[in-house]
Amino acid sequence: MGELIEGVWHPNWYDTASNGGRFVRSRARFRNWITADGSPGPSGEGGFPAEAGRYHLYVAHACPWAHRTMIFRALKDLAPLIDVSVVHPEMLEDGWTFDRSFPGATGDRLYGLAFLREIYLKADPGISARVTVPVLWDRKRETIVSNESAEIIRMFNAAFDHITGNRLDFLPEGDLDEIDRLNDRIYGTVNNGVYRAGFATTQEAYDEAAAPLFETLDWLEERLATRRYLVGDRLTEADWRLFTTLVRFDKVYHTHFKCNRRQIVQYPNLWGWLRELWQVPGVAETVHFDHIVRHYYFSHDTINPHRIVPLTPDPDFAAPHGRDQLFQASRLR
Ligand SMILES: N[C@@H](CCC(=O)N[C@@H](CS)C(=O)NCC(=O)O)C(=O)O
Repeated sequence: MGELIEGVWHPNWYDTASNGGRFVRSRARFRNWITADGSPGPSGEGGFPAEAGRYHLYVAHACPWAHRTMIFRALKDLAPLIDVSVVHPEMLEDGWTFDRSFPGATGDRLYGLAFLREIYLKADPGISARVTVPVLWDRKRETIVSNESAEIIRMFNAAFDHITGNRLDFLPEGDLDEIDRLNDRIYGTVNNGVYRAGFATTQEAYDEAAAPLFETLDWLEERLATRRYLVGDRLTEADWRLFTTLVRFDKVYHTHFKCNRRQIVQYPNLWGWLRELWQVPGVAETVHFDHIVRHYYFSHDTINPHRIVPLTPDPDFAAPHGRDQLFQASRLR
């Protein structure tokens, strides 16, 4: 765990003390967009046209934000176009590393570097930033296109469609406002909410995160009683963004981040929905519980100083979900 300050690595833990014990996530630094024709996207600069073989993804299988990008890569048939390097799940004083000693950790497949921070330094030698995954790298310009997962998945949703012929759309125009509204609440209270609970260093900061987290879960449980997916009868980006947090919940957030009022398996609708998403072809292969469990319990020594990795529950994600019978008119588009 650490950050780059003017190009120099400092092994700092998050500064919660200056925020009353609250974890405040920093804003991602690289915000360019790949577009079909290389024109600029909603932020950053242009010059990143969709091309097969040009871009590379650096991910941690442990990380829910990186996981989103891997799901969109799978669902949008981008695997043959965008290759991937996977970091080691332990994130210690050197931050994310390219150590290959854990099964599935590939090392840096582009440059053979030792640390992810060296990729950030290649993009900007004087950079001040946290060194986070995912990173979307451009081989041609040798720079980072984006390190913001919310934007990377929006690029993946459409920018390469003319190359892959895959027209699945997880952001249908007419549903965009509702998706954004859902994302806002779910990001604040669930995706980032589990981190705000887990990294809190005062009771007050913990309470501020944990109560709204379970309020949102109750609200989602109710919502999924009458809708097959979050927005209705089709899977959207909002579902996938919630998925990567809930699939980790019972194994890590429940215990390690003290989100232990309830487990997801105790919510019949959320649990059925979670199984259905896990069973969508291509998705189960993106879920790596060995990396997830190792990363969380081992990396955060302020929370788990002895680095004891517990036995964790094994919910049966492959069990029939029954959601198709419940919502006969729905379809997977
Ligand atoms: N806004 C970023 C957040 C990514 C992020 O925080 N990733 C975590 C891993 S789950 C990370 O790399 N943390 C390292 C650090 O904060 O030092 C995104 O969604 O892409």
